[in-house]
Amino acid sequence: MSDNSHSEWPFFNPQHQALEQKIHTWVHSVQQFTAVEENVDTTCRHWVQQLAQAGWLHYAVAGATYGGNTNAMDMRAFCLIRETLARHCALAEFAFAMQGLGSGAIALFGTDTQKQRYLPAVAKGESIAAFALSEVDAGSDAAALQCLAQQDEVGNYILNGEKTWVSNGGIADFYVLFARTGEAPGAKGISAFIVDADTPGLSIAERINVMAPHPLARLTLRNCHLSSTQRLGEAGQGFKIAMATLDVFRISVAAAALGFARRALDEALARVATRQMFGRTLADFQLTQAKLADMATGIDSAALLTYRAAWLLDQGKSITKEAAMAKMAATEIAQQVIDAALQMMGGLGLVSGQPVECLYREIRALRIYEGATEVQQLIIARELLRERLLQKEKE
Ligand code: COS
Repeated sequence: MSDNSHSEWPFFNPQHQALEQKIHTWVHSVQQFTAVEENVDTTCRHWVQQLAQAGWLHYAVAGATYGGNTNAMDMRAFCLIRETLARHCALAEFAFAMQGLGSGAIALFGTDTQKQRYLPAVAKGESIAAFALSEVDAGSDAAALQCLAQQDEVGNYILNGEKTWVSNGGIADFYVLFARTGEAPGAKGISAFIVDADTPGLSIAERINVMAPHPLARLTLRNCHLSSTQRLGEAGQGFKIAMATLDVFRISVAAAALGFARRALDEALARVATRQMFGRTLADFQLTQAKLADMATGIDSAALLTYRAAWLLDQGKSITKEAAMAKMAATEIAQQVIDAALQMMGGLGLVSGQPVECLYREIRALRIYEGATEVQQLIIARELLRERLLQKEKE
């Protein structure tokens, strides 16, 4: 296995180091820790149960009184777990990550009653969570969403519209869903809601098959009646709730990319050390060595950005820019590392089900979901310009 010493970096405390050991031991102890892709719904439900029984889902929820491991989210712990799961099984990693993202806005912005109702069940694996922001014509431009939530005469809501690219769509027990409530045009007229999957009028319009399969769906809402108590945060604050939630969980997307990249390097090292070619091993060639050096350096730079962002968040600092940097760098680097590993595998890397072939498919979505690389670039530049303005004002 390639270098695994990053938990000794100063970003981490002894609890994190112990946690990393524990999750490593666990992933190796779990039988059949491989992707079973025939039925992604069954497999994901299975992983939610396994992760809950082993206690890992407590790290996906913030708030010790709501089933969380700690009061505030421990993002370094969340990332270490997500990274380690990604290194071994993409669907286990997906199941873990979605319990966090799907319930994250409730932990951050929910009332005590909402937290009591939803979070402990997520931490125990009794409830599966999902996050529904995107629409067919509102992906990167999230503020363009059109799903409508109209208030009736007593202040409850009636939802109509569609949501798409919803991970866990079809198996989720509830959706944190964003809809237009019209307080103002654009981003200021959106609110967040918790919509139970069995709400009359909510249906799965389509299951979406993607290159690395996981539960994914388009949802339809037709006259879905929601109590005003299901609104999350203030009316009109939904866009900020979505952005703040994504800020937090984008750091962990970087951690997942790291896990995929580390596994690719593991596979590449094992391959080049034994593969005979022209009377030598592949590792004896300087061309191979140069590639390995680039892969390992890329992984460490991505890890530094990822755990810097996680550490800053855990210190209560603003992380919009740092999370975007981590997500962009780690996912782009992981794509390059995995591509290089596949090249070293030769024809074997193309064979369906081989680890590097799976990684090659798995990594691609991470450069798109939770804000494409181009969106991260916009965010980083916007933050830089904003910081410059603030600096100018001080001078
Ligand atoms: N945290 C809190 N508030 C935020 C925020 C953040 N990270 N980012 C923006 N906001 C606030 C802004 O401060 C602004 O409020 P004020 O006018 O009161 O200052 C409001 O939200 C609108 O912000 P902005 O004008 O930047 O919105 P844009 O429509 O220009 O946003 C991007 C552009 C591209 C950054 C945004 O749409 C985005 O992140 N898109 C990607 C969405 C995504 O990740 N989709 C995947 C869904 S999950 S698969």
